[in-house]
Amino acid sequence: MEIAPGAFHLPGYLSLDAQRAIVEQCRALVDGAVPAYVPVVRGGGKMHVRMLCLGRHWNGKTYEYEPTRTDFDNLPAPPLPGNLKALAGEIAASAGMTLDADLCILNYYEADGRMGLHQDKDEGEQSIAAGIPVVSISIGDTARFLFGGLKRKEPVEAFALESGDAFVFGGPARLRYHGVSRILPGTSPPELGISGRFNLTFRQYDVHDV
Ligand SMILES: O=C(O)CCC(=O)C(=O)O
Repeated sequence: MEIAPGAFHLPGYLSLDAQRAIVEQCRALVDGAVPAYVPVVRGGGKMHVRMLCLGRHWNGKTYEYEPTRTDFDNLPAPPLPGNLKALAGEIAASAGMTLDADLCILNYYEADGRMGLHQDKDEGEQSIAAGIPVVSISIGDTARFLFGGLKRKEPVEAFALESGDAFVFGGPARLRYHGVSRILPGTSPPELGISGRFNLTFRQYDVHDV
């Protein structure tokens, strides 16, 4: 479903079994040797998610990517697991785009989790200029997702991202503002046995010849 040029909502992309496996993987990652944490951003505010970056770390103070978490505990970003990288590439392809993801930001939202409107613009200049997409997958509680224009003040559309949905934005939509206004607690499929929401956004920092 193309909701704007270059932006595709793929409802129910992941089967329940696939979601269950990703939940297990995410749980192990966020509570692993390099755990998820609540970033404090440039202005001193705390984010309303627990974040774990895979492949490269996004530094909430500098808004730059780096190999180790110098804004937090200096631990190295864990590698991006091959199965998740492959999944992100498949999802991009189903939207007619190409993504060779080299990083993923894994966010866990509790019932009061949210994320303000922002652009994803800290990946490599060439990657953004080429419109290489961001691929997002959502698992657990439904999110009220906001999707705006290329300027903060442009109108914003709100729609639900449910468990198993994928969302892809690249090409002319790559720099559109987006965010999450709220989580709808208790909407996760009971089979997953989770409360809250995992969101994984896959991105490609480096551009290379195929
Ligand atoms: O949770 C979402 O659906 C959006 C996440 C997001 O905007 C981000 O990680 O940059």
